[in-house]
Amino acid sequence: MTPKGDRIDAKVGEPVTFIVQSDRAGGLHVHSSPEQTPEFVKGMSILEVVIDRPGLVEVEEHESGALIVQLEVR
Ligand SMILES: [Cu+2]
Repeated sequence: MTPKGDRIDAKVGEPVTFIVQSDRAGGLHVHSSPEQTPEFVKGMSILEVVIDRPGLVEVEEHESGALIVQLEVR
């Protein structure tokens, strides 16, 4: 799985778009407060995530728990 924990800048209240290419259906686990679990399908999915407060937010693949990115939200 890539990326593996890259730090990405994001802005409070502005959507972050994930273009997911996967060989199986699954979900993301966004460690925001409250947490978010957008789901993706086998093939390509486009997911939008909005974080509504500043901080460092980890985004994992839900099933494996693998870290994909850290959103540095300001
Ligand atoms: Cu998680």
